[in-house]
Amino acid sequence: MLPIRAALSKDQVGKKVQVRGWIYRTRSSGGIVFAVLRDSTGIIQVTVKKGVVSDGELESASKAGIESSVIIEGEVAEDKRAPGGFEIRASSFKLVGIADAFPITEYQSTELLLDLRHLWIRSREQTAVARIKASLLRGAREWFHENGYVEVTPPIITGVAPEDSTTLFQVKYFDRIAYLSQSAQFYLESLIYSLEKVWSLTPSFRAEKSRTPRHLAEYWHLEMEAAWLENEDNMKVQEQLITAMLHGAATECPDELRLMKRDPAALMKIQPPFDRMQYGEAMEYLQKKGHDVSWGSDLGAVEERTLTIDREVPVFIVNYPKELKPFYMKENPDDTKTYKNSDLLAPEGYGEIVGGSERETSNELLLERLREKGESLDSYKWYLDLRKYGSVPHSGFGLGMERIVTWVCKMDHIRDSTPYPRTVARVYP
Ligand code: NSS
Repeated sequence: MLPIRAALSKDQVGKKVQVRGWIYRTRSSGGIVFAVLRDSTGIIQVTVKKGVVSDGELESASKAGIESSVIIEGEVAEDKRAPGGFEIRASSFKLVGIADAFPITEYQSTELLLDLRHLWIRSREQTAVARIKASLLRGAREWFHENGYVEVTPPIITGVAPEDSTTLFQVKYFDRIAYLSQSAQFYLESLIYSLEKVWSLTPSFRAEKSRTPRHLAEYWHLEMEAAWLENEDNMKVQEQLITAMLHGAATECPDELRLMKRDPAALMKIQPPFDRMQYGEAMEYLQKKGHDVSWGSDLGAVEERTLTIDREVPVFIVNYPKELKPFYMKENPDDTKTYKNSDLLAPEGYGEIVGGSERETSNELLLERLREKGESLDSYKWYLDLRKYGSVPHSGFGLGMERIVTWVCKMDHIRDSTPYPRTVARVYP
């Protein structure tokens, strides 16, 4: 008996096979049960006939509802009416785990699907998204490896707030307070003095109180930092990395992408260089499009949507005003009101997927900015030390994995890009 997967191929016709999986749908009619079986590769139709299998097995087949787990043995036959054009004519039907009436039927509210997330992740869409995400991650890991970056493992429990200190999650850390990491950046910065080019994939945490379709309280953060790298080259790294990730997913997951209504060929067309737009130009463009913005306005979801809705390729917005960005960025010598930084916006209205910058190398400037912010200098002493012992020009960025998945999978809401979304309203299941 040949153990096979549901997505079997034509050359198995006539062979005796065994397949294991879960009932995807089922119907009975006069002594025959037509079951469609699902496994991690796809679906296959199975017919179970009275007289061919034992009466007990026929009864098992007729009572095995959706999501029951089964092992079926039989012969593969061509059948034009079956999904995929083949079916297995069962000679044996073994019920492994009978399922209660499955609580998810065709039309369900978003809230119910979130409550039943542990079951909903079995859906075809969720399965496709998980594979696409894995493929994007694999593309990233391979690109970093091929380009001489070392993967490192920064801490998640930390005393620093690289981004917005209002979105920190506190943890009781023995008899002190610590925070869940918002970004591994400062730790990556410390590692470039030995390894020069480093990257990490870690969960990042943001206590975002507003409910938006692009914010999670916990997300997977892909970050990179490199010595001797200026901001323009930092953007080149982003373009190349993202292109490699997209092409990897297009090659590895074309069917999953099509299921999500994303044309893999269109992803293959995305190539560096991506357009660069000055923050100032972005403001002018937005004003022309009727937005009430001026120099110093932040770019939110609405503005980023206008900037990207007619684009098919990501675009960099560069040189933001200092007041909009964190203290660690390098001043832009060509326009000292701004930093040498970039946000990369995904096309089709999706908006920011990466934030990156060259880092300030002057200890004095960093101290001054931290003082202005009223930060406790004690927590940052170690970070400032990095500028005292062989400081070098360096840059890096952070890419939100769920943001890129939401765009690639053409989804409306970031929660569907992760199996167990954590938002202000939800920590179950
Ligand atoms: O705040 S960032 O813009 N930048 C940093 O954290 C830098 N310290 C990274 C670095 O240079 N090493 O966040 C980076 C990206 C951002 O572009 C989004 O794609 C994603 O992280 N991000 C999020 N994704 C999901 N949910 C939330 N709340 C979120 N916040 C940021």
